[in-house]
Amino acid sequence: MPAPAAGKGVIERYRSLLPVTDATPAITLGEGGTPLVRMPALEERVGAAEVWLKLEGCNPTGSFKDRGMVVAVAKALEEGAHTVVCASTGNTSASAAAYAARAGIECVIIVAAAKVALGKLAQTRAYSARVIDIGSDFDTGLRLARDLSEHPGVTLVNSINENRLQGQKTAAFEIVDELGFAPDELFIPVGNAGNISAYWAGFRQYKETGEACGAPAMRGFQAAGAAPIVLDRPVTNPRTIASALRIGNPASWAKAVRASRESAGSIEKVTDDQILDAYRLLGSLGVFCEPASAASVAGLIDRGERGLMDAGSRAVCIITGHGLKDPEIADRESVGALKCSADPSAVARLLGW
Ligand code: AN7
Repeated sequence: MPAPAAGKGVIERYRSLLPVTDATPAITLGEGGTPLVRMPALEERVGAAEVWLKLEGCNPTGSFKDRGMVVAVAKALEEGAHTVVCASTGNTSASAAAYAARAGIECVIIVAAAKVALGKLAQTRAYSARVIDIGSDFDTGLRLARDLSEHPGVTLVNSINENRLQGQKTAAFEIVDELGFAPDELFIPVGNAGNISAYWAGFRQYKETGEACGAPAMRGFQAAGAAPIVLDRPVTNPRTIASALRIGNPASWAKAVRASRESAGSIEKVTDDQILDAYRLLGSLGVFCEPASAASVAGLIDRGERGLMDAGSRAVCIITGHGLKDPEIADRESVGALKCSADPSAVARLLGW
């Protein structure tokens, strides 16, 4: 069991399970310790014993990326880096920018700006990163970021940086620590495929060290228009409403396939309509996430509708990013304001009271 130090940051909380030493600066912005919330409405909808949501949008920059970024930036500092670089569909860039700012080093971000949700780009700029817009797509950006990281003192902080996955695995530890057992199934969106790989590493490590007696079936969900792993071939022009998942050639492809095989899980696809249905349903239940995050719940509902949920199953869905990341989708997918004069009886009439 870790030190009961929620709010202290993942390096301090899980130090003995991470690749850090006394020489690693224990930087933090308070990442980790995110809420795990039980959802009776979803249990009823899919016919499972327990459904929990892990609200990773409650991390300091609004996504799960912070858990890995804090470790990657701390290790970069330890190694004497002056700059971190990454390509991003948005959340990695916001997180890299924040932790570089915290650590006092430079951050260079490669994006296809037109394809990044508004909140993520604004946030990245607010943290004072230098943003380079290559205008094409994520996969091209990642190749460029890899090249740039060949410069001395420059560290790549995409999830091919193993320290990222090491930090992200702490979310699996938290789930087991809080529930007191490993869930039966874990539902998670898949883009560059780092997070599913990290969770699997975390669950496996807890099983090996005896902190948990089992590990969940890992169920990853790609957007149907950006589903290279499901199709078993790269997708040259990935399309989906979930901009975070617009990745045609995931860096951690092989690791994700291994996670799904070793855990007797699956990697499946959900359509944009299913993603948006789950997105609106979650909003109506008090959980506002970005579209990519709703893919996990869309997957849960899909399996429920196909009769694949076991009545005894205890499931956890990862809600990877906050709804405010993508205000344009939120605006489009919700009911607009009702226009009325500031007259109590007129408002009451409009409300049908
Ligand atoms: C909200 O920020 O790839 O399968 O560059 O932002 O580990 O890539 C983001 C991915 C899920 C997919 N949910 O996770 C990036 C980026 C949200 C995300 C994913 C992302 P991975």
